[in-house]
Amino acid sequence: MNLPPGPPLRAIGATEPDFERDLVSNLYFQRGTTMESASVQDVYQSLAVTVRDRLVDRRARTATAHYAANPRCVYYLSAEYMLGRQLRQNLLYTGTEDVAADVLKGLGLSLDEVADFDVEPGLGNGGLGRLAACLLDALATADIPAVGYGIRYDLGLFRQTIVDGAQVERPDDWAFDGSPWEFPQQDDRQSVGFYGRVEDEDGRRHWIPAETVLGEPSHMLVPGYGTQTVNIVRLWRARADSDAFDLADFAAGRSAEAVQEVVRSENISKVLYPADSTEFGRELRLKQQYFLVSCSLRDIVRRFHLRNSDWAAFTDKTVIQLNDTHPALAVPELQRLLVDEYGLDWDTAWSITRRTFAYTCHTLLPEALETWPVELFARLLPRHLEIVYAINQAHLDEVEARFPGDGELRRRLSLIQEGPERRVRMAHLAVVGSHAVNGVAELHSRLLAETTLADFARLWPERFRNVTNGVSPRRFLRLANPRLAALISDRLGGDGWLTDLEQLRELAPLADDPEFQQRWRAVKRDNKLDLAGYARAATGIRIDPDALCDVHVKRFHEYKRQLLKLLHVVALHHRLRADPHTDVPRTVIFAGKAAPSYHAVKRIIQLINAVAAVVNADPAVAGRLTVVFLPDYNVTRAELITPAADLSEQISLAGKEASGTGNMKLALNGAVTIGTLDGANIELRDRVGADNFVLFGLDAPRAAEVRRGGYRPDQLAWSDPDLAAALEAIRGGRYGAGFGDVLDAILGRDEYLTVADFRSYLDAQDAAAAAWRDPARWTRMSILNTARCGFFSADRTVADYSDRIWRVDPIRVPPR
Ligand code: 26Q
Repeated sequence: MNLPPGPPLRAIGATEPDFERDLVSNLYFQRGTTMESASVQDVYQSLAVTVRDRLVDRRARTATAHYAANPRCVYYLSAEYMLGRQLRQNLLYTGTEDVAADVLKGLGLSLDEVADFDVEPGLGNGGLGRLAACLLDALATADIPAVGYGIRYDLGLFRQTIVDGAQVERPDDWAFDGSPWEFPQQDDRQSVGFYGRVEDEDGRRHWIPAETVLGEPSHMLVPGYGTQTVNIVRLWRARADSDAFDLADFAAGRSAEAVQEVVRSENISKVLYPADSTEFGRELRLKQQYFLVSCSLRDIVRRFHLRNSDWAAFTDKTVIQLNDTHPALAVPELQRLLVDEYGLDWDTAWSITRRTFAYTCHTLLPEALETWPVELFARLLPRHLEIVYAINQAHLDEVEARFPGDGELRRRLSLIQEGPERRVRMAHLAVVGSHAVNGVAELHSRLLAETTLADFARLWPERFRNVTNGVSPRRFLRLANPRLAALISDRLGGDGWLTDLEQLRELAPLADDPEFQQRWRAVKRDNKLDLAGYARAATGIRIDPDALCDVHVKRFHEYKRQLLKLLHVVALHHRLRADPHTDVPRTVIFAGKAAPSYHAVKRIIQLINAVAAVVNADPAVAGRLTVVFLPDYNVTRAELITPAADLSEQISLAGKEASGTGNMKLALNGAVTIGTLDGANIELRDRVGADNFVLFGLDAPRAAEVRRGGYRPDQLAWSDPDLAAALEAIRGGRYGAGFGDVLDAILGRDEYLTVADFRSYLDAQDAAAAAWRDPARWTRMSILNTARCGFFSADRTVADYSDRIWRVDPIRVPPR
């Protein structure tokens, strides 16, 4: 907001001579080289800077416009962002794609080979991190003033390699070759305290931390599509104070001790925790969370004070969205800043705090709700624990006043979980400290209010709402699938659909048009050829572009039931050997990472690779069934797989997947979903129509019922001939010895009802195959999926957040 107006140093036209001149100039001044001797890496870096400069100019004008308007602003706090590669996006958003391609061609290079040097910052685990990126994209596209706050991890989510069929993790040093999209902001550093003690100072509590660390922000630019707005994401990096280096130790030859404090400080932003649930109790993780919260809140307050002086205006100018509970420490931190540092009285401060925050919950699994040991909390953040206790006292007093004498209710609603080890419940803290709480799909929001957060929903029903997730049509259709985007723009007579995705409905009347169908299939086939080329290079496996491309791609989790899909593959293998026409030619693609400590699903990855090896080498099923595990699933890989998919596997046990967003990306690209009534699948099916969605399995109430009654998965399993054959083949060593443990999980407790849903799933797969056998029918289903899923645009999601929670207005940024 404090960038000066005025002309930039260089012209910023996008004509070919301008672009080429800037590229040559950047090669010379930034890389110290010339066209003749530049490497492709040099060209990539210079091209990135050339595009970036065009965004910088828009950013300057955005900051000026926001400063002048002093608007209400959305601050999105998230421990994760999966932004994906930036080059192609920024070329598209600045309208310089064609110019850049032409200029590079003149140099004998293709844009594809240069763009391949772009590295994705993998600063997230999965859905929650990618959602944050899609929302920032849509916020900028809607001209809404917004800042995303996060952590600049040196190492992103591990790179996954497969060694002897097993997942092996390698560090993701994403900025190793330099990251041209980042702008370090040394002048906006914040100081963050940890540990220490709390003292009374003339009647006020005062925290004296024992350790301080600097937070240094780095910007990445977040342009809107079809607009001048460029918002920012501010990622904090931990830095030691410059006198943290111990020269005395160093002089005495103790070089490791000399850097000890530097290392300890900078470790805070060293690495993203590679778990997407239940990794609680790690001190460094809690430090990361407080580091993010403390830096961001000070920055938000600093920005507020640029134009405002009265705290009474704070809630008019500020809404802070908590992306799950990872930043929930912001609740006691804001209260602490207001009371201890700015001297507001408790009640005034609490009213501001509560009106400032809104909380998005992304899970239903009780075991995935974050809690921290009180002992650790007290040591790391002694003043915050006092504040949590004070908040809890007032909260439980309110509960007592409204439901007198209900001690059991007070126990359930408390911010503190009692027991042998007392723990702070972060979801309770987030609910109590927010004016709005939302789930991420209709079913999820309903179940949240009926089960996981039912007591709170009874206490404050008005706080609970739903905002169904969405995805960026720019990234997941236009950039990921340029062929389909071109076909759509051709038929719709323009690309207005890119910011108004409901326009895709105009494709529906073409669903049975033979000529359009044929072009639609040709696009899919070309996309499959691209995927086949990549798969061949990465795994050596050949993919037939005419086979049904069946994809199960997402994080590995038992509830997502990769094992159910694998049992289907094994059953198919068995059946195909008896009758080669029992199924259509099919390629099954698995991709996804497992948390390094999640042994059970790492075993499933091993079994997938073992099955793939046998199936792909079996001449009896050659040309009928191919199984591929594509390593290192990330945003870039999703952009390659999604456009090629025919069948989208969304087979989580009903009631477990909060929303899912891969389901939306795949449907948007014309994949037909085979899925359960879980998460956003339900809304997807309602929209695309039951005829264009392959449904199977128990619904959430029935699943709960089965779990309650005397469920005996072992008996059920052996009574189904296909399942029994599959289990016998695995247990008998058909795919390698020693995979019995994988089966024990479903024959014992079968927590995720894999056995209970197997028959229904197999029948649904046969129904899908029958539809595939009729290309006109399948293509119609595919077209209607794309045509009818405009609702799942992140632009609609942002509009819903704006209406239901944020109450923000756009600020137009004038063109130059
Ligand atoms: C928390 C504390 C300690 C260590 C790790 C974590 C942690 C990290 C990441 C917990 C959860 C996550 C990520 C969760 C996630 O990605 N959830 C998904 O969010 C999507 C967007 O709303 C939904 O579509 C998915 O259904 C949901 O699983």
